[in-house]
Amino acid sequence: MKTITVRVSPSLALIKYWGKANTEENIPATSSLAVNLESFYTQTAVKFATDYDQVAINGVQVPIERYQSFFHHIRRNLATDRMFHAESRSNFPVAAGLASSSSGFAALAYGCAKLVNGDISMKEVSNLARLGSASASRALFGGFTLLRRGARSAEPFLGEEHWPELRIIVAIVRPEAKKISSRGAMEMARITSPYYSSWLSTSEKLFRESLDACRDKNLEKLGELMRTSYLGMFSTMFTSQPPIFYWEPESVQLIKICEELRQKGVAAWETMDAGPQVKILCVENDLKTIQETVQDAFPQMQLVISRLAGGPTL
Ligand code: 2P0
Repeated sequence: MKTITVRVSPSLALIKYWGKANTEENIPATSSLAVNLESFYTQTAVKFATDYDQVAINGVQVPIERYQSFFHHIRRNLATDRMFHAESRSNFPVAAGLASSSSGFAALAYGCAKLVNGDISMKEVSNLARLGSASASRALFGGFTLLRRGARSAEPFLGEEHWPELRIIVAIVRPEAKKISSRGAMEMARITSPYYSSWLSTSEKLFRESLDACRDKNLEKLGELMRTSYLGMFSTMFTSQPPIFYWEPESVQLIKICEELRQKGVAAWETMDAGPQVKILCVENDLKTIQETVQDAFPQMQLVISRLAGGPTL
């Protein structure tokens, strides 16, 4: 039986998507700018199933509820009544704030789409991936990618070769799966945080300015915008009812380490997602200093160094 195998790297947002303009159709309420991380990937093999949809992640069959609406949309958009069988493996912790749903749904959507229609455009695949997870729509393009507020598909912005010396250090603070999903947390923030409307009204300016910072390869400017974006996103969580805390003590210490490094002239700019892990953007020349400083503070902590990834591979 025909099987399509896809490998996709996860999409790390520098300027965050956080909140939905339309919950039913999973349309983002803020524009995001992201990079794909080369050192991480999800590989998914998709084939037609004989009886019902099945998804296995790292060898474990998962409850199909989270996928039902996704498969429903996939069948409608691809004009098929076939069921799908998918087996997915990631080389990094899943559901831990390392964007596994971005690479997971991107690989799944691409695999299903290619199985049904070999000629489908990446724009349409990105639209399908968004139905699973909005960040997944970005993961289908390499380098720097954009998902604009209100959009159904992401778009490529700058190729991975644009800023060849850029690196991302991923500090794995806790590899365990999180207790509250990103989806749940952003909905909670949208519904209950009094700061959510300020988050929406301030994030577009950050997004616009970040495009110039990337074009100009201005790490200081981009870093400041990233910092405002992730702290703005977390402020909606801290002010949710009940509040949501993904941070661990080491996360805060890592934020302070980055700040101290910057005061010494080392450009280490951190960001965080819906989890305790800290991702540090820097250039290749500063990698060693940053790595040594973090490892001095946390000798046991796993650090993964990544370049920007290209697009998915079949
Ligand atoms: C992002 N995150 O832009 C933001 C920043 C986490 C923090 O997109 O509800 O799994 O499936 O569209 O994409 C993670 O949330 O959420 C996410 P859904 P998703 O990368």
